Amino acid sequence: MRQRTYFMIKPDGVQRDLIGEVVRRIEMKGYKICAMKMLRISREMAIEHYEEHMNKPFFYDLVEFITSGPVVAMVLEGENAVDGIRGMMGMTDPKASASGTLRGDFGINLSRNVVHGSDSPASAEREISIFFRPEEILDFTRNDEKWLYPEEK
Ligand code: 3AN
Repeated sequence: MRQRTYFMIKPDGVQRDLIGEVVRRIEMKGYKICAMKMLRISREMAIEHYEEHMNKPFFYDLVEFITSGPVVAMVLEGENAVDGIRGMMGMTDPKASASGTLRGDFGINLSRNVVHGSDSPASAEREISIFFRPEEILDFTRNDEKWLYPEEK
């Protein structure tokens, strides 16, 4: 089933010039970028985004880090997009991530793991609404969709 997910290149990914490489991999896989913008996340947005970690010891650092510089936020669409993007990302800890994944190839440190992707369809819906207004999310057909989804007419 086609799904939408929230995906973000974190401040370390932006500072380390990884935007192009990350976007290249997403495009090559076949996920559609329905919305994309660069922004500096406010403290309020960061706290809302990471609310499930509010009681964790690393919460303060997480908020400091995610607000420390620009991020690139995206809405991605495709078959099985939530789990598919998580698979492309690798594990939370880059040390546990296989080569070939974004965190396995570009991350070293657990607290600087380059990218974020929603972990469930419900999280995706919640996170998309934090970062995007509905009119910023574009509905369009990409030229390659007939090759990616031949069963859809
Ligand atoms: P994921 O990003 O893989 O969904 P979560 O949701 O468990 O992982 O954690 C959110 C973010 O919090 C991670 N991306 C990571 O940057 C940070 N984080 C998770 N666990 C730790 C930890 N034990 N120490 C420091 N930072 C952590």
